[in-house]
Amino acid sequence: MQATDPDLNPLFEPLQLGALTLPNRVLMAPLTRNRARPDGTPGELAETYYRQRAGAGLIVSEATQISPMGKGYKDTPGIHDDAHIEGWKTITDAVHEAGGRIAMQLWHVGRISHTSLLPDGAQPVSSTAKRAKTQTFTEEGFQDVSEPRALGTDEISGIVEDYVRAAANAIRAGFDMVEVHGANGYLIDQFLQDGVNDRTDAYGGDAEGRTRFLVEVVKAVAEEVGADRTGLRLSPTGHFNDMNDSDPETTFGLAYDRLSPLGLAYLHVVELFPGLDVPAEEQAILARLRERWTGRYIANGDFSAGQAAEWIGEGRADAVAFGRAYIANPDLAERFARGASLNEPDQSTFYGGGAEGYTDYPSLED
Ligand code: 8OZ
Repeated sequence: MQATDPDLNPLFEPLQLGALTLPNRVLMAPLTRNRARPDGTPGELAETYYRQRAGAGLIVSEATQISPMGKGYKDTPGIHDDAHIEGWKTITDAVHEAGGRIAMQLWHVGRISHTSLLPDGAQPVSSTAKRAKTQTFTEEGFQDVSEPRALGTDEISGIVEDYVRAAANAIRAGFDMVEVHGANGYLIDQFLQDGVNDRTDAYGGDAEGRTRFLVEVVKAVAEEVGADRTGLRLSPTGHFNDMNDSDPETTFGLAYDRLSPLGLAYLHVVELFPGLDVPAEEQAILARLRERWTGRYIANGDFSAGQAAEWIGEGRADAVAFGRAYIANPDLAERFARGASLNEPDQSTFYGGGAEGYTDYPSLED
Protein backbone atom coordinates (compact mmCIF):
# COMPACT_ATOMS: atom_id res chain seq x y z
CA MET A 1 0.00 0.00 0.00
CA GLN A 2 1.15 3.57 -0.72
CA ALA A 3 0.24 6.37 1.63
CA THR A 4 -1.21 9.63 0.31
CA ASP A 5 1.45 11.39 2.41
CA PRO A 6 4.80 9.87 1.33
CA ASP A 7 6.25 10.58 4.81
CA LEU A 8 3.94 7.83 6.08
CA ASN A 9 5.16 5.18 3.61
CA PRO A 10 7.32 3.38 6.25
CA LEU A 11 4.05 2.37 7.95
CA PHE A 12 3.01 0.45 4.85
CA GLU A 13 6.13 -1.59 4.17
CA PRO A 14 5.36 -5.29 4.77
CA LEU A 15 7.09 -6.79 7.82
CA GLN A 16 8.18 -10.34 8.62
CA LEU A 17 7.32 -10.85 12.29
CA GLY A 18 8.32 -14.35 13.34
CA ALA A 19 6.14 -16.78 11.41
CA LEU A 20 3.89 -14.02 10.05
CA THR A 21 4.16 -11.60 7.16
CA LEU A 22 2.35 -8.39 8.04
CA PRO A 23 1.03 -6.19 5.22
CA ASN A 24 1.60 -3.02 7.29
CA ARG A 25 3.20 -1.83 10.52
CA VAL A 26 0.15 -0.23 12.09
CA LEU A 27 -0.63 -2.71 14.88
CA MET A 28 -3.52 -2.84 17.32
CA ALA A 29 -2.31 -2.79 20.93
CA PRO A 30 -3.89 -5.05 23.58
CA LEU A 31 -6.91 -3.24 25.08
CA THR A 32 -8.86 -4.28 28.16
CA ARG A 33 -12.58 -3.73 27.39
CA ASN A 34 -14.39 -5.70 30.16
CA ARG A 35 -17.20 -7.07 28.03
CA ALA A 36 -16.62 -10.83 28.45
CA ARG A 37 -19.31 -13.16 29.78
CA PRO A 38 -19.26 -14.18 33.46
CA ASP A 39 -17.70 -17.57 32.54
CA GLY A 40 -14.76 -15.82 30.84
CA THR A 41 -15.82 -16.53 27.27
CA PRO A 42 -15.67 -13.50 24.97
CA GLY A 43 -18.85 -11.39 24.84
CA GLU A 44 -21.28 -11.54 21.93
CA LEU A 45 -19.97 -8.34 20.30
CA ALA A 46 -16.29 -9.31 20.46
CA GLU A 47 -16.41 -11.05 17.09
CA THR A 48 -17.65 -7.86 15.39
CA TYR A 49 -15.21 -5.68 17.34
CA TYR A 50 -12.15 -7.67 16.28
CA ARG A 51 -13.36 -8.26 12.70
CA GLN A 52 -13.81 -4.51 12.24
CA ARG A 53 -10.13 -4.08 13.12
CA ALA A 54 -8.68 -6.80 10.82
CA GLY A 55 -6.89 -4.16 8.70
CA ALA A 56 -4.23 -3.83 11.42
CA GLY A 57 -0.87 -5.37 10.52
CA LEU A 58 -1.43 -7.50 13.62
CA ILE A 59 -4.14 -7.39 16.28
CA VAL A 60 -3.01 -8.16 19.81
CA SER A 61 -6.03 -9.31 21.81
CA GLU A 62 -7.12 -7.80 25.09
CA ALA A 63 -5.20 -9.28 28.03
CA THR A 64 -6.64 -12.74 28.71
CA GLN A 65 -6.19 -14.67 31.95
CA ILE A 66 -4.27 -17.95 31.83
CA SER A 67 -5.98 -19.35 34.93
CA PRO A 68 -8.79 -18.45 37.35
CA MET A 69 -6.16 -17.02 39.74
CA GLY A 70 -4.86 -14.80 36.93
CA LYS A 71 -8.00 -12.66 36.87
CA GLY A 72 -7.95 -9.15 38.31
CA TYR A 73 -10.82 -7.19 36.87
CA LYS A 74 -14.52 -7.72 36.26
CA ASP A 75 -15.57 -9.24 32.91
CA THR A 76 -12.17 -9.99 31.41
CA PRO A 77 -11.86 -13.12 29.24
CA GLY A 78 -9.93 -16.32 29.90
CA ILE A 79 -8.16 -19.00 27.86
CA HIS A 80 -8.05 -21.80 30.39
CA ASP A 81 -10.99 -24.03 29.50
CA ASP A 82 -12.72 -25.57 26.48
CA ALA A 83 -15.55 -23.01 26.43
CA HIS A 84 -12.95 -20.23 26.17
CA ILE A 85 -11.26 -21.98 23.24
CA GLU A 86 -14.62 -22.38 21.46
CA GLY A 87 -15.55 -18.76 22.09
CA TRP A 88 -12.26 -17.36 20.83
CA LYS A 89 -12.36 -19.63 17.75
CA THR A 90 -15.29 -17.68 16.28
CA ILE A 91 -13.24 -14.48 16.70
CA THR A 92 -10.03 -15.76 15.13
CA ASP A 93 -12.09 -17.20 12.24
CA ALA A 94 -13.77 -13.83 11.70
CA VAL A 95 -10.43 -11.95 11.73
CA HIS A 96 -8.89 -14.43 9.29
CA GLU A 97 -11.91 -14.28 6.97
CA ALA A 98 -11.50 -10.50 6.92
CA GLY A 99 -7.84 -10.93 5.93
CA GLY A 100 -6.27 -10.17 9.33
CA ARG A 101 -3.88 -11.72 11.83
CA ILE A 102 -4.32 -11.93 15.61
CA ALA A 103 -2.12 -12.71 18.62
CA MET A 104 -3.50 -13.53 22.05
CA GLN A 105 -2.08 -11.67 25.03
CA LEU A 106 -1.53 -14.09 27.95
CA TRP A 107 -2.13 -12.48 31.34
CA HIS A 108 -1.72 -13.25 35.02
CA VAL A 109 -2.47 -10.19 37.14
CA GLY A 110 -0.73 -11.39 40.30
CA ARG A 111 -1.51 -8.95 43.12
CA ILE A 112 -3.59 -6.55 41.00
CA SER A 113 -6.77 -8.36 41.98
CA HIS A 114 -9.49 -8.62 44.57
CA THR A 115 -10.69 -11.62 46.55
CA SER A 116 -14.21 -11.16 45.09
CA LEU A 117 -12.85 -11.97 41.61
CA LEU A 118 -10.96 -15.13 42.60
CA PRO A 119 -12.10 -18.75 43.15
CA ASP A 120 -13.66 -19.21 46.62
CA GLY A 121 -12.56 -15.71 47.59
CA ALA A 122 -8.89 -16.69 47.42
CA GLN A 123 -6.12 -14.24 48.25
CA PRO A 124 -4.25 -12.95 45.13
CA VAL A 125 -0.73 -14.32 44.63
CA SER A 126 2.46 -12.40 43.86
CA SER A 127 6.21 -12.29 44.28
CA THR A 128 5.51 -10.43 47.51
CA ALA A 129 3.01 -10.17 50.34
CA LYS A 130 2.93 -6.36 50.03
CA ARG A 131 -0.34 -4.90 48.81
CA ALA A 132 -0.20 -2.60 45.76
CA LYS A 133 -1.37 0.96 46.27
CA THR A 134 -3.90 0.87 43.48
CA GLN A 135 -7.46 -0.06 42.67
CA THR A 136 -9.23 -2.49 40.39
CA PHE A 137 -12.81 -2.67 39.18
CA THR A 138 -14.99 -5.36 40.65
CA GLU A 139 -18.72 -6.15 40.62
CA GLU A 140 -19.01 -3.46 43.32
CA GLY A 141 -17.13 -0.81 41.32
CA PHE A 142 -13.60 0.45 41.99
CA GLN A 143 -12.01 -1.08 45.09
CA ASP A 144 -8.52 -1.19 46.57
CA VAL A 145 -6.74 -4.36 45.46
CA SER A 146 -6.53 -7.13 48.10
CA GLU A 147 -3.47 -8.04 50.12
CA PRO A 148 -1.58 -10.79 48.25
CA ARG A 149 0.37 -13.74 49.56
CA ALA A 150 3.87 -14.46 48.27
CA LEU A 151 4.04 -17.59 46.10
CA GLY A 152 6.07 -20.45 47.54
CA THR A 153 9.11 -21.40 45.48
CA ASP A 154 7.50 -24.78 44.83
CA GLU A 155 4.36 -23.16 43.36
CA ILE A 156 6.14 -21.28 40.59
CA SER A 157 6.59 -24.16 38.14
CA GLY A 158 2.81 -24.70 38.27
CA ILE A 159 2.23 -21.13 37.08
CA VAL A 160 4.77 -21.59 34.28
CA GLU A 161 2.70 -24.65 33.27
CA ASP A 162 -0.46 -22.51 33.30
CA TYR A 163 1.18 -20.15 30.78
CA VAL A 164 2.17 -23.10 28.59
CA ARG A 165 -1.32 -24.61 28.67
CA ALA A 166 -2.90 -21.24 27.92
CA ALA A 167 -0.51 -20.71 24.98
CA ALA A 168 -1.41 -24.12 23.57
CA ASN A 169 -5.11 -23.30 24.04
CA ALA A 170 -4.64 -20.01 22.17
CA ILE A 171 -3.13 -21.79 19.18
CA ARG A 172 -5.96 -24.35 19.35
CA ALA A 173 -8.39 -21.41 19.28
CA GLY A 174 -6.84 -20.28 16.00
CA PHE A 175 -4.56 -17.47 17.17
CA ASP A 176 -1.56 -16.87 14.91
CA MET A 177 0.68 -16.00 17.82
CA VAL A 178 0.78 -15.39 21.55
CA GLU A 179 2.14 -12.38 23.43
CA VAL A 180 3.31 -12.90 27.01
CA HIS A 181 2.20 -9.91 29.10
CA GLY A 182 5.24 -8.98 31.13
CA ALA A 183 4.33 -5.29 31.42
CA ASN A 184 2.27 -2.81 33.45
CA GLY A 185 2.71 -4.16 36.96
CA TYR A 186 1.15 -7.61 36.59
CA LEU A 187 2.62 -10.90 37.85
CA ILE A 188 5.75 -11.10 35.68
CA ASP A 189 6.55 -7.42 36.31
CA GLN A 190 5.99 -8.03 40.05
CA PHE A 191 8.90 -10.47 39.87
CA LEU A 192 11.06 -8.19 37.71
CA GLN A 193 11.05 -4.88 39.55
CA ASP A 194 12.90 -4.55 42.85
CA GLY A 195 10.43 -2.04 44.28
CA VAL A 196 8.02 -4.98 44.56
CA ASN A 197 9.98 -8.25 44.57
CA ASP A 198 11.30 -8.73 48.13
CA ARG A 199 11.96 -12.48 47.84
CA THR A 200 14.99 -14.20 49.28
CA ASP A 201 14.75 -17.36 47.14
CA ALA A 202 16.13 -18.00 43.62
CA TYR A 203 13.32 -15.82 42.13
CA GLY A 204 14.33 -12.67 44.01
CA GLY A 205 17.40 -10.66 44.93
CA ASP A 206 19.59 -9.47 42.05
CA ALA A 207 18.53 -9.04 38.42
CA GLU A 208 19.45 -12.67 37.73
CA GLY A 209 16.93 -13.84 40.33
CA ARG A 210 14.21 -11.33 39.47
CA THR A 211 14.33 -12.13 35.72
CA ARG A 212 14.21 -15.90 36.36
CA PHE A 213 10.42 -16.22 36.32
CA LEU A 214 10.08 -14.16 33.11
CA VAL A 215 12.78 -16.18 31.35
CA GLU A 216 11.24 -19.49 32.45
CA VAL A 217 7.77 -18.46 31.24
CA VAL A 218 8.96 -17.16 27.87
CA LYS A 219 11.22 -20.16 27.21
CA ALA A 220 8.48 -22.63 28.10
CA VAL A 221 5.86 -20.87 25.97
CA ALA A 222 8.29 -20.62 23.03
CA GLU A 223 9.04 -24.34 23.33
CA GLU A 224 5.33 -25.08 23.25
CA VAL A 225 4.17 -22.91 20.33
CA GLY A 226 7.46 -21.95 18.64
CA ALA A 227 9.66 -18.91 19.28
CA ASP A 228 8.47 -17.54 15.93
CA ARG A 229 4.92 -17.46 17.32
CA THR A 230 5.87 -15.97 20.70
CA GLY A 231 6.00 -12.24 21.43
CA LEU A 232 6.64 -10.47 24.72
CA ARG A 233 5.45 -7.15 26.14
CA LEU A 234 7.50 -5.26 28.74
CA SER A 235 7.41 -1.80 30.35
CA PRO A 236 10.95 -1.22 31.66
CA THR A 237 10.22 2.26 32.99
CA GLY A 238 6.60 1.60 33.91
CA HIS A 239 5.12 2.90 37.14
CA PHE A 240 1.48 1.96 36.48
CA ASN A 241 0.09 -0.32 39.20
CA ASP A 242 2.53 0.90 41.86
CA MET A 243 5.71 -0.33 40.16
CA ASN A 244 9.26 0.87 40.65
CA ASP A 245 12.76 -0.41 40.00
CA SER A 246 15.92 1.20 41.39
CA ASP A 247 17.93 0.31 38.25
CA PRO A 248 15.70 -0.60 35.30
CA GLU A 249 18.61 -0.55 32.87
CA THR A 250 20.30 -3.41 34.73
CA THR A 251 17.10 -5.36 35.39
CA PHE A 252 15.65 -5.12 31.90
CA GLY A 253 19.05 -5.13 30.20
CA LEU A 254 19.61 -8.59 31.63
CA ALA A 255 16.12 -9.66 30.51
CA TYR A 256 16.81 -8.42 26.96
CA ASP A 257 20.22 -10.14 26.92
CA ARG A 258 18.74 -13.46 28.10
CA LEU A 259 15.78 -13.37 25.72
CA SER A 260 17.27 -11.90 22.54
CA PRO A 261 18.99 -15.20 21.59
CA LEU A 262 15.68 -17.12 21.72
CA GLY A 263 14.59 -15.71 18.36
CA LEU A 264 11.18 -14.54 19.56
CA ALA A 265 8.75 -13.05 17.05
CA TYR A 266 9.05 -9.66 18.77
CA LEU A 267 9.52 -7.52 21.84
CA HIS A 268 6.72 -4.99 22.41
CA VAL A 269 7.62 -2.09 24.69
CA VAL A 270 5.32 0.34 26.45
CA GLU A 271 7.36 3.51 25.93
CA LEU A 272 4.73 5.68 27.53
CA PHE A 273 1.56 5.01 29.53
CA PRO A 274 -1.14 7.54 28.63
CA GLY A 275 -1.45 10.09 31.40
CA LEU A 276 1.94 9.27 32.95
CA ASP A 277 4.96 11.36 31.95
CA VAL A 278 8.22 9.68 30.97
CA PRO A 279 11.11 11.82 32.24
CA ALA A 280 14.01 12.38 29.84
CA GLU A 281 16.30 10.05 31.81
CA GLU A 282 13.79 7.22 31.44
CA GLN A 283 13.45 7.88 27.72
CA ALA A 284 17.24 7.61 27.50
CA ILE A 285 17.16 4.27 29.35
CA LEU A 286 14.53 2.93 26.92
CA ALA A 287 16.64 4.08 23.96
CA ARG A 288 19.79 2.38 25.30
CA LEU A 289 17.87 -0.81 26.15
CA ARG A 290 16.44 -0.86 22.63
CA GLU A 291 19.97 -1.19 21.25
CA ARG A 292 20.40 -4.42 23.21
CA TRP A 293 17.37 -6.13 21.63
CA THR A 294 18.42 -7.99 18.49
CA GLY A 295 14.97 -9.08 17.25
CA ARG A 296 11.90 -7.25 16.00
CA TYR A 297 10.84 -4.30 18.15
CA ILE A 298 7.31 -2.91 18.51
CA ALA A 299 6.93 0.47 20.19
CA ASN A 300 3.72 1.63 21.89
CA GLY A 301 2.48 4.71 23.67
CA ASP A 302 0.42 7.54 22.25
CA PHE A 303 2.23 7.76 18.89
CA SER A 304 0.92 9.89 16.04
CA ALA A 305 1.13 8.40 12.53
CA GLY A 306 3.96 10.78 11.67
CA GLN A 307 5.97 9.93 14.77
CA ALA A 308 5.46 6.21 14.16
CA ALA A 309 6.65 6.51 10.55
CA GLU A 310 9.68 8.46 11.77
CA TRP A 311 10.62 5.81 14.35
CA ILE A 312 10.24 3.04 11.78
CA GLY A 313 12.16 5.01 9.16
CA GLU A 314 15.02 5.52 11.62
CA GLY A 315 15.04 1.86 12.69
CA ARG A 316 14.03 2.72 16.26
CA ALA A 317 11.06 0.39 15.85
CA ASP A 318 9.90 -2.16 13.29
CA ALA A 319 6.23 -1.45 13.97
CA VAL A 320 4.09 0.68 16.28
CA ALA A 321 1.05 -0.52 18.25
CA PHE A 322 -1.85 1.93 18.66
CA GLY A 323 -4.27 1.58 21.54
CA ARG A 324 -6.82 4.33 22.06
CA ALA A 325 -6.68 5.33 18.38
CA TYR A 326 -7.76 1.76 17.51
CA ILE A 327 -10.63 1.89 19.96
CA ALA A 328 -12.13 4.82 18.07
CA ASN A 329 -10.98 3.98 14.53
CA PRO A 330 -11.64 0.41 13.41
CA ASP A 331 -9.95 1.16 10.06
CA LEU A 332 -7.01 3.08 11.55
CA ALA A 333 -4.39 1.76 9.09
CA GLU A 334 -6.54 2.76 6.14
CA ARG A 335 -7.21 6.19 7.64
CA PHE A 336 -3.45 6.73 8.00
CA ALA A 337 -2.89 5.58 4.42
CA ARG A 338 -5.54 7.96 3.07
CA GLY A 339 -4.67 10.86 5.34
CA ALA A 340 -8.22 10.82 6.74
CA SER A 341 -9.20 12.45 10.02
CA LEU A 342 -9.64 10.31 13.14
CA ASN A 343 -12.62 9.67 15.43
CA GLU A 344 -11.98 10.69 19.05
CA PRO A 345 -12.13 7.90 21.67
CA ASP A 346 -14.69 8.24 24.46
CA GLN A 347 -13.03 7.32 27.78
CA SER A 348 -16.35 6.70 29.50
CA THR A 349 -17.00 3.59 27.36
CA PHE A 350 -13.50 2.05 27.50
CA TYR A 351 -14.23 -0.43 30.30
CA GLY A 352 -17.48 -2.39 30.31
CA GLY A 353 -20.86 -1.78 28.69
CA GLY A 354 -22.23 -2.84 25.34
CA ALA A 355 -21.97 -1.75 21.71
CA GLU A 356 -21.64 1.93 22.53
CA GLY A 357 -17.98 2.91 22.28
CA TYR A 358 -17.12 -0.66 21.28
CA THR A 359 -18.53 -1.67 17.90
CA ASP A 360 -20.24 1.58 16.88
CA TYR A 361 -17.28 3.77 15.88
CA PRO A 362 -17.70 4.44 12.15
CA SER A 363 -15.19 3.40 9.52
CA LEU A 364 -14.57 5.62 6.48
CA GLU A 365 -16.91 3.39 4.47
CA ASP A 366 -19.78 4.03 6.90
C1 8OZ B 1 -6.25 -0.81 31.86
C2 8OZ B 1 -7.24 -1.35 32.63
C3 8OZ B 1 -7.20 -2.67 32.98
C4 8OZ B 1 -6.16 -3.47 32.56
C5 8OZ B 1 -2.67 -3.26 31.12
C6 8OZ B 1 -4.23 -5.07 31.03
O1 8OZ B 1 -2.39 -2.14 31.54
C7 8OZ B 1 -4.04 -3.80 31.31
C8 8OZ B 1 -5.14 -2.93 31.77
C9 8OZ B 1 -5.21 -1.59 31.43
O2 8OZ B 1 -1.82 -3.96 30.57
